[in-house]
Amino acid sequence: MSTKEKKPDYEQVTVGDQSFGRGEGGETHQTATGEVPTLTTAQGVPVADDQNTLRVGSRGPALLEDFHFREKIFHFDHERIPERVVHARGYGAHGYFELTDSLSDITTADVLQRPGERVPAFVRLSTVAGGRGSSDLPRDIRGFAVKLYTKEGNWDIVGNNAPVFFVQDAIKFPDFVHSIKEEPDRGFPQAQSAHDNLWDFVSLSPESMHAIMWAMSDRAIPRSLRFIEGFGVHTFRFVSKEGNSTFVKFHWKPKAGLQSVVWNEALKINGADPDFHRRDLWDAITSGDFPEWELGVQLFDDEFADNFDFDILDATKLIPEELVPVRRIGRLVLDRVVDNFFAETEQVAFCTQNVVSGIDFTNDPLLQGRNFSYLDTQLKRLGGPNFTHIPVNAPKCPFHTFQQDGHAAMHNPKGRANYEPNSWGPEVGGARENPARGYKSYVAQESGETRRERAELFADHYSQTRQFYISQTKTEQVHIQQAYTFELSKVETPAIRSRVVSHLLNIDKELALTVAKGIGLEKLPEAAPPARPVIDDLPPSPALSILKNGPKTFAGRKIGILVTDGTDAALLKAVCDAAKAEGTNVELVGPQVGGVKLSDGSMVPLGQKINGGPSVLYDAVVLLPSAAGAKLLSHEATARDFINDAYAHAKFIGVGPDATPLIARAGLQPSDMDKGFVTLTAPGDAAGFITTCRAVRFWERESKVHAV
Ligand code: HDE
Repeated sequence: MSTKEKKPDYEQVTVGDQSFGRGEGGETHQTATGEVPTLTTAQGVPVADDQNTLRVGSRGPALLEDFHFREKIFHFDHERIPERVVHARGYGAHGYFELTDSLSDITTADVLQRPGERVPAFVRLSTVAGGRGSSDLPRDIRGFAVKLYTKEGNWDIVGNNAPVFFVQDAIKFPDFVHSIKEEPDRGFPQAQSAHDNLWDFVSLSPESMHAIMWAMSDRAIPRSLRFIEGFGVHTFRFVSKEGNSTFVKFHWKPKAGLQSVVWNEALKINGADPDFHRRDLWDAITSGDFPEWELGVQLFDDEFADNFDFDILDATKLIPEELVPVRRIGRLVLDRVVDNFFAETEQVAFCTQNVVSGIDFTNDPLLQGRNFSYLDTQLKRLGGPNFTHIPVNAPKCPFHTFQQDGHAAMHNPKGRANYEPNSWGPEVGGARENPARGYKSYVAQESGETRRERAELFADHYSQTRQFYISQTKTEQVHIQQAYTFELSKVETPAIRSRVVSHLLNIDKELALTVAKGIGLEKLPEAAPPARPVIDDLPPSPALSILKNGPKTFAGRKIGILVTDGTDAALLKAVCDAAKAEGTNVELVGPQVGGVKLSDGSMVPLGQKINGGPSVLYDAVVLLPSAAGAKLLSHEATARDFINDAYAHAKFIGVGPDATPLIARAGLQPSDMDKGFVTLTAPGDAAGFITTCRAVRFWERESKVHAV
């Protein structure tokens, strides 16, 4: 090796290496706790004292020459970047997409050719309206953004957990978002749709009726991000080798089935654990219970599009799965949490225009606007055009551009040529376009006059909204009625409340009347004049209900077990074993987190102290206090709430031999002990309890717990 080529005698740490700056590699030294890396400045200068600034004497002024102090504070001062203008609160994870069914006859997309082949994926699931520090369970749509690092470039499906959107044209997006965010004069409410501005906007924009109905349904309060569906919303195109186009709508179907919480539970979860969803995702992935979805496609042609009752370019409409079945073609598995939340989840940049060969856009006016917006917002949020150099955003396939410079340019192309065509030859001339392999846009025929106008079929805002409502079970319909009533009860302006009811009259009479009664509306308004006649014979679509698409087992769910000193050890073990066999998680809750002494003298540590582990955090509860423990807890308000809430939220309750006095102290009468209570007297009862829990909730109870 020549002197010129000689490497430095230390390992060079490259930018983009996740260990960079974390002290892996480099110099180490001995401390009281063992051998650790030496702390350095960002320039790599070892730091001797990180506790004191450099000052004159021990009580004198600080010195400007303390470069370590200034660098540290300077960097800290600049830690925050603007949060996303929407979807600010989200949680990301890595995984992979595996194709199970080839679409090679329909699209040239490389990732959809060879069954069994996997590509890396990054997914970010989010709420829409709240800020970065808001809680996980507001009533809100969830974002479902997927980045697939395919061999032919990155493909992003930037979807939501509802298949329809609030506005039809991107020009209305800022108005919609302004109206749902905190009101500008007062700066509240945060992450809430229950306020005047939102309901004012939507009641003046009938096109939002369908998406609002989704937001008032239990879809907007999911139990876990693992239990939501994702939708690409817009109609996209697949383009084949021959250049033929097939329309496509994308769906993500959760393997664990759909499940939501009830509204009163959501309110309490936000207080008990604002990070409920992100913790759930983290726990599931780190325990090896990998969240999984199937990728489904609804495929249809021009003929279907022309004969459909609605315009396939209208993002406020869906295509019922019963009309065009969802073909399952692959699976998405999340198997790795991020190394660093900021580097990955915060800096990931999704964009609807990130498509690959074989996938193209349609003229959906919302999609076209989004194609502009995402790149634009990321320029501001990530501080320059080089955010594709951030590892989570960079393609994992080879890529060659002549783009250069700009803020934080990490990999400017080497060599003399930074333009093409050039005559420098293959060695130094860089990459060239490739007509055989490169992205080709679909050859669409477009003509028409320039107008600010929407197509005629966009004008029916009620028919599919009604279809959604009548597709729900009775329990779900009642939840929707209660949601409208709750939200409108927070609206201060009576005229806005009444205007909302005027739309509901076009959707479902009973819904409108129940809400009107619920908010104490004195005079029923006239129905809002529909822009197009309502088609009221659209058939119900069972695919739209959560309860008709729930889990088949209790796997991935969580049981809270109330224990005290003296809890029956054999019974506790039986419940835990039965839960484990089902794939259900358990958490012990009791008087002190350090642990309780069971009937056999053994000590078990607890997951939660009773005041930090309310029953809203669990899918079902088991009450296993000893007789003395039940007496102690009967004087503890949070223990009584534990039972009362589990009852009110229609949960299954396992009742141990000594729990009855505690249940009585919680205010429940023997006549309240319905089939949702399962007696656990002997270890043999545990398996039956878990089987019962597969129904998830004992919904029949709900009508007994709400009177107004
Ligand atoms: Fe977005 N949306 N959006 N959106 N959206 C953003 O991009 C926008 C829409 C969605 O986890 C922003 O990087 C416009 C529909 C998700 O990082 C911004 C319109 C759907 C995420 C933006 C829509 C979505 C965003 C803000 C109307 C479902 C989070 C930060 C035309 C199909 C992605 C950012 C993540 C984020 C614009 C409507 C989904 C401002 C203009 C419809 C999942 O660019």
